[in-house]
Amino acid sequence: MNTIGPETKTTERILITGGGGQIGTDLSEALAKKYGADNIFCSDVKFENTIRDGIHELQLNVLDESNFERILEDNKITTVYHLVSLLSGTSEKKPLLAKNLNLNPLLFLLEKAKAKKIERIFWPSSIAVFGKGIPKHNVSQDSVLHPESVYGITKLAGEELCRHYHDAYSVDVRSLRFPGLISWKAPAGGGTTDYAVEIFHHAIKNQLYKCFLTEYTALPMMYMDDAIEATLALMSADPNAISVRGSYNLGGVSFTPKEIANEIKKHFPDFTITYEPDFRQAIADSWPSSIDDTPAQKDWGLKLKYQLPDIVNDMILHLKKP
Ligand code: AKB
Repeated sequence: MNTIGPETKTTERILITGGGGQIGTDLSEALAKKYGADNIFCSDVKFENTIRDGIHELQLNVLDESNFERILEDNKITTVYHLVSLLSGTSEKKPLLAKNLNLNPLLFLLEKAKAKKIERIFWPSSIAVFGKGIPKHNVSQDSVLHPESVYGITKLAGEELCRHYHDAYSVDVRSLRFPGLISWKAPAGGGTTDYAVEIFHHAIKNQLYKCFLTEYTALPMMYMDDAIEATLALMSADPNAISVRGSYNLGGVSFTPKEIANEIKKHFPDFTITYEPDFRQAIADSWPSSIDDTPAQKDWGLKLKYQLPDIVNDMILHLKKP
């Protein structure tokens, strides 16, 4: 494989892993707009090798390192947005798969970047890195990290790997601790914050939703448009401006199931929510209800556009379209 240095680089050639998932569906479109669809290679285990709206779709199981390597080489990839992850609910049920899937491909990519085969990596961490010993509100960037879920433990290990490869080998890896993400283009899957996406589909279908968290469980959430903006801003920031090489806190907006249900009722007055907490309640209880993201605001200008009423309006507007 050619070493891609600044002298050989004409433009970014971007690989997205997990491109068919909730973040990847929106991010691939945003990256295509910014860098040109022909420079975007969007991979997923469920994809066929094809072209969609000018974007190259590739079939990739990220645990298959030889295919992963071939895709990096053949397409002269410079930047990888490595999104593949088992989320909190599924990780708790399948801990071995979570350990393998959430960490091995990240380490594989960090090694490729160390060997100068790729230039830059984006990797999503999560608010799941927080756990025992945190204050519930406004948790700071440097708070203690004692995650209480298998998922959170893999994310914390991933953050430490990112920091180590940056500090020891100058690898340009950048990361965000995503709160629950709300979007309409693709469903969420296997997470504890998924209720905040599911609730819209149920409200529109039959005005009834059974929530798997209690009505008073406040969690930090973010609209996908804000999450994509934050990702693009971080990835185009001057490397010297980035003071956090583990992963940046992202606060978003905090609300409870009851609060989002009340907002939805403004659009669907007959909407009814019931509560039947399951095993995900314990995971949610270990997470903060709000997060301080001052370092991201100061270092690379994080800005939030969508508050809860904006999120609800936009979700309903798009999901109601025939
Ligand atoms: C999950 O609920 O597992 C994810 C997350 C907060 O990382 N959405």
